[in-house]
Amino acid sequence: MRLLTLLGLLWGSAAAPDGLQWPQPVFGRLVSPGFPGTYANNQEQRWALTAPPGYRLRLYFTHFHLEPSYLCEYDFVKLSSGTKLLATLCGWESTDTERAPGNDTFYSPGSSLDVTFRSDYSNEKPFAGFEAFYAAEDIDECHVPPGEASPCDHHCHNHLGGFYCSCRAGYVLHRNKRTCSEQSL
Ligand SMILES: [Ca+2]
Ligand SMILES: [Ca+2]
Repeated sequence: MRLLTLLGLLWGSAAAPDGLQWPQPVFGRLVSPGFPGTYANNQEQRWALTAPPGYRLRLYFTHFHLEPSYLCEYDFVKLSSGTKLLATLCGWESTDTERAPGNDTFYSPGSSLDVTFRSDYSNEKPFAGFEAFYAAEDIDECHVPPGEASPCDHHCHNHLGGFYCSCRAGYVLHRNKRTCSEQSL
Protein backbone atom coordinates (compact mmCIF):
# COMPACT_ATOMS: atom_id res chain seq x y z
CA MET A 1 0.00 0.00 0.00
CA ARG A 2 2.80 2.32 0.95
CA LEU A 3 4.43 1.55 -2.35
CA LEU A 4 1.28 2.40 -4.25
CA THR A 5 1.08 5.74 -2.46
CA LEU A 6 4.67 6.47 -3.38
CA LEU A 7 4.02 5.54 -6.98
CA GLY A 8 0.99 7.79 -6.91
CA LEU A 9 3.13 10.65 -5.65
CA LEU A 10 5.70 10.06 -8.37
CA TRP A 11 2.95 10.00 -10.96
CA GLY A 12 1.40 13.11 -9.49
CA SER A 13 4.62 15.07 -9.76
CA ALA A 14 5.41 13.69 -13.21
CA ALA A 15 1.96 14.77 -14.39
CA ALA A 16 2.19 18.29 -12.99
CA PRO A 17 1.34 20.58 -15.90
CA ASP A 18 3.92 23.32 -15.41
CA GLY A 19 5.89 25.20 -12.83
CA LEU A 20 7.63 21.93 -11.96
CA GLN A 21 10.88 22.80 -10.23
CA TRP A 22 14.03 20.78 -9.82
CA PRO A 23 15.57 22.25 -6.68
CA GLN A 24 17.97 19.33 -6.33
CA PRO A 25 20.01 17.20 -8.65
CA VAL A 26 18.01 14.26 -9.97
CA PHE A 27 19.51 10.94 -8.97
CA GLY A 28 18.58 7.80 -7.10
CA ARG A 29 18.66 4.08 -6.66
CA LEU A 30 16.15 1.53 -7.91
CA VAL A 31 15.87 -2.02 -6.61
CA SER A 32 13.56 -4.93 -7.29
CA PRO A 33 11.01 -5.73 -4.54
CA GLY A 34 12.76 -7.32 -1.55
CA PHE A 35 16.30 -6.66 -2.80
CA PRO A 36 18.89 -7.92 -1.77
CA GLY A 37 16.52 -10.75 -0.90
CA THR A 38 14.86 -12.72 -3.67
CA TYR A 39 11.90 -11.22 -5.48
CA ALA A 40 8.44 -12.78 -5.28
CA ASN A 41 6.30 -14.02 -8.15
CA ASN A 42 3.69 -11.83 -9.82
CA GLN A 43 5.41 -8.56 -9.05
CA GLU A 44 5.09 -5.47 -11.18
CA GLN A 45 6.67 -2.15 -10.39
CA ARG A 46 7.17 0.92 -12.49
CA TRP A 47 9.30 3.99 -11.98
CA ALA A 48 8.61 7.08 -14.08
CA LEU A 49 11.81 9.13 -13.95
CA THR A 50 11.92 12.70 -15.20
CA ALA A 51 14.91 14.97 -15.72
CA PRO A 52 14.79 18.76 -16.14
CA PRO A 53 14.55 20.15 -19.69
CA GLY A 54 17.88 19.90 -21.48
CA TYR A 55 18.88 16.89 -19.40
CA ARG A 56 18.66 13.17 -20.04
CA LEU A 57 18.74 10.23 -17.67
CA ARG A 58 21.66 7.86 -17.35
CA LEU A 59 21.06 4.47 -15.75
CA TYR A 60 23.29 1.49 -15.04
CA PHE A 61 22.99 -1.71 -13.07
CA THR A 62 25.24 -2.75 -10.21
CA HIS A 63 23.42 -6.04 -9.67
CA PHE A 64 21.29 -8.03 -12.07
CA HIS A 65 20.03 -11.56 -11.58
CA LEU A 66 16.62 -12.33 -13.03
CA GLU A 67 15.09 -15.55 -14.24
CA PRO A 68 16.34 -16.10 -17.80
CA SER A 69 13.78 -16.81 -20.52
CA TYR A 70 13.48 -16.78 -24.29
CA LEU A 71 13.14 -13.11 -25.35
CA CYS A 72 12.75 -12.24 -21.66
CA GLU A 73 9.07 -13.12 -21.70
CA TYR A 74 8.96 -14.44 -18.10
CA ASP A 75 10.64 -11.92 -15.79
CA PHE A 76 12.15 -8.71 -17.08
CA VAL A 77 13.24 -5.14 -16.60
CA LYS A 78 12.00 -2.94 -19.41
CA LEU A 79 13.44 0.49 -20.18
CA SER A 80 11.33 2.83 -22.27
CA SER A 81 10.89 6.48 -23.01
CA GLY A 82 7.42 7.50 -24.10
CA THR A 83 6.44 4.91 -26.70
CA LYS A 84 10.06 4.08 -27.52
CA LEU A 85 11.31 0.77 -26.12
CA LEU A 86 14.99 1.06 -25.21
CA ALA A 87 15.74 -2.40 -23.80
CA THR A 88 14.16 -5.52 -22.36
CA LEU A 89 16.51 -7.22 -19.92
CA CYS A 90 16.56 -10.56 -18.11
CA GLY A 91 18.84 -13.37 -16.96
CA TRP A 92 22.37 -12.43 -15.89
CA GLU A 93 24.36 -12.99 -19.08
CA SER A 94 23.42 -11.99 -22.59
CA THR A 95 22.71 -14.83 -25.01
CA ASP A 96 21.37 -15.01 -28.58
CA THR A 97 17.81 -14.59 -27.37
CA GLU A 98 18.04 -12.56 -24.19
CA ARG A 99 19.88 -9.49 -23.04
CA ALA A 100 21.37 -8.83 -19.63
CA PRO A 101 22.65 -5.31 -18.90
CA GLY A 102 26.23 -6.26 -18.01
CA ASN A 103 28.32 -3.10 -17.83
CA ASP A 104 26.11 -1.21 -20.29
CA THR A 105 25.02 2.31 -19.47
CA PHE A 106 21.58 3.29 -20.71
CA TYR A 107 20.52 6.80 -21.73
CA SER A 108 17.05 8.18 -22.27
CA PRO A 109 16.70 9.92 -25.64
CA GLY A 110 14.81 12.77 -23.96
CA SER A 111 14.11 13.81 -20.41
CA SER A 112 11.95 10.85 -19.39
CA LEU A 113 12.79 7.25 -18.59
CA ASP A 114 10.34 4.56 -17.53
CA VAL A 115 11.66 1.49 -15.77
CA THR A 116 9.33 -1.48 -15.38
CA PHE A 117 10.08 -4.63 -13.43
CA ARG A 118 7.86 -7.65 -13.83
CA SER A 119 8.00 -11.21 -12.54
CA ASP A 120 5.70 -13.97 -13.77
CA TYR A 121 3.92 -16.66 -11.77
CA SER A 122 6.90 -18.94 -11.12
CA ASN A 123 10.65 -19.26 -10.63
CA GLU A 124 12.61 -22.47 -10.97
CA LYS A 125 14.98 -21.17 -8.30
CA PRO A 126 15.33 -17.94 -6.30
CA PHE A 127 16.69 -14.83 -8.02
CA ALA A 128 17.92 -11.72 -6.22
CA GLY A 129 16.66 -9.23 -8.80
CA PHE A 130 18.43 -5.97 -9.53
CA GLU A 131 19.94 -2.80 -8.22
CA ALA A 132 20.35 0.21 -10.49
CA PHE A 133 21.43 3.83 -10.14
CA TYR A 134 20.28 6.76 -12.21
CA ALA A 135 21.19 10.40 -12.54
CA ALA A 136 20.25 13.31 -14.75
CA GLU A 137 23.05 14.59 -16.96
CA ASP A 138 23.25 17.48 -19.38
CA ILE A 139 22.50 16.70 -23.03
CA ASP A 140 25.44 17.83 -25.16
CA GLU A 141 23.42 19.28 -28.03
CA CYS A 142 26.65 20.18 -29.86
CA HIS A 143 27.78 16.58 -30.02
CA VAL A 144 25.88 15.17 -32.99
CA PRO A 145 26.45 11.76 -34.57
CA PRO A 146 28.21 11.75 -37.96
CA GLY A 147 25.77 12.49 -40.76
CA GLU A 148 23.45 14.55 -38.60
CA ALA A 149 23.24 18.32 -38.84
CA SER A 150 24.70 20.46 -36.06
CA PRO A 151 22.10 22.68 -34.42
CA CYS A 152 24.31 25.71 -35.19
CA ASP A 153 25.45 27.15 -38.51
CA HIS A 154 28.97 27.92 -37.24
CA HIS A 155 30.02 27.40 -33.62
CA CYS A 156 28.08 25.43 -31.03
CA HIS A 157 28.64 25.90 -27.28
CA ASN A 158 27.22 23.37 -24.86
CA HIS A 159 26.22 24.32 -21.31
CA LEU A 160 24.23 22.74 -18.50
CA GLY A 161 20.57 22.60 -19.47
CA GLY A 162 21.05 24.03 -22.96
CA PHE A 163 23.45 25.35 -25.60
CA TYR A 164 24.03 28.46 -27.69
CA CYS A 165 25.42 29.31 -31.12
CA SER A 166 27.93 31.89 -32.29
CA CYS A 167 29.24 32.95 -35.69
CA ARG A 168 32.64 33.45 -37.32
CA ALA A 169 34.01 36.98 -37.71
CA GLY A 170 32.09 38.94 -40.32
CA TYR A 171 28.86 37.10 -39.66
CA VAL A 172 25.94 37.86 -37.37
CA LEU A 173 23.63 35.49 -35.60
CA HIS A 174 20.11 35.45 -36.96
CA ARG A 175 17.21 36.10 -34.62
CA ASN A 176 16.52 32.36 -34.59
CA LYS A 177 19.80 32.05 -32.61
CA ARG A 178 21.03 29.29 -34.97
CA THR A 179 21.71 30.73 -38.41
CA CYS A 180 24.66 32.95 -39.35
CA SER A 181 24.42 35.50 -42.14
CA GLU A 182 27.05 37.80 -43.59
CA GLN A 183 27.27 41.12 -41.86
CA SER A 184 25.93 43.83 -44.18
CA LEU A 185 27.98 47.01 -44.20
CA1 LIG B 1 9.73 -15.89 -12.89
CA1 LIG C 1 23.56 21.06 -22.88
